[in-house]
Amino acid sequence: MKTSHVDGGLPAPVQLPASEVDATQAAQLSREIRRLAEERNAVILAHNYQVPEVQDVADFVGDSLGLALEAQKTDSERIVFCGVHFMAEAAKVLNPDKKVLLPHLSAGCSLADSITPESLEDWKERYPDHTVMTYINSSAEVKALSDICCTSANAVSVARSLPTDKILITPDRNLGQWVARQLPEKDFAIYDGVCPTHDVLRGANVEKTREEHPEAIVIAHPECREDVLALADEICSTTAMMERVARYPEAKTFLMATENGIIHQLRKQYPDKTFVMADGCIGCRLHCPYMKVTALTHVQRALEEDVFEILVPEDVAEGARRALQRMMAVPRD
Ligand code: CIZ
Repeated sequence: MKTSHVDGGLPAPVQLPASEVDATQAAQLSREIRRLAEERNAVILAHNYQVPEVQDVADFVGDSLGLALEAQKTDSERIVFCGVHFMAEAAKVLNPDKKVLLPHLSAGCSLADSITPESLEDWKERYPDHTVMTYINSSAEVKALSDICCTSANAVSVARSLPTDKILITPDRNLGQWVARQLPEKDFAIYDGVCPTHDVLRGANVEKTREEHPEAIVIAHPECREDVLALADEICSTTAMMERVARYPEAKTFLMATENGIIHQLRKQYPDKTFVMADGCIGCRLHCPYMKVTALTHVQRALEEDVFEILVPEDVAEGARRALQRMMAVPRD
């Protein structure tokens, strides 16, 4: 594995978990999963950050919002959500009559865990005049205590659409600061959570990688720090990344400042382009351990045993649904 990184300030590279099955077994398992999905009347959704073989077995691959919308369109009785817990929860909130299954119960999210109902109440007391805009990476309970939700795909449009000038953005500090820089006319309070996978990257790492790829276009996720975003040609959600590449027909190489799962779809869609992780190392730091716990065997078990069902108490779901539906009513820019 080729590594290229700036010394200091970053943890040692980690190895990608070895796939527990070889290619032949993966193909067999995938066929069995597709058979089970049909038998069980299930749709399989996979986030852009899932391991390649899970992305490949899914009916739809996308970001949390896109997948929740797919979930609303489906006639299937079951939704197998290959992503992390808050995403499956949002799908359940928006689709209360469907059975939503999360194949691996350890698929959590450090950013979502950084905000609790109690800590949000505390911030709301400190900023009583602020409208609360909460990023999708949060629990249903936190969403229920918020006025409106946003995703990385619509955060600026949602903040702009609010009739108030005072907005409390939770829980992602980097995304919040990015939104605030674009709307200087508004007054933002910003919670102090981060996604460790994105926050670990520094501008110096991107510059170092760019020395080897001086012509490369840099595409960054808004969960990255400001010094990384300052180097980016494009800043957007994972799904938008798939489209933004097409804006650069002459470019050969793209440096991706987001979780490494995105590379799989990009390479499928643009086989003639080269995609390099912005830290110069595909299995190093831009790697979410929670997104990568789900393997094909877990998807198979989810379908065979109908596990693990995600349930949200109706009073919580009602509040979370209100915040999500307000977001969905905001027109996209
Ligand atoms: O909304 C999502 O799915 C997240 C958390 C990131 C992205 O941009 O896809």
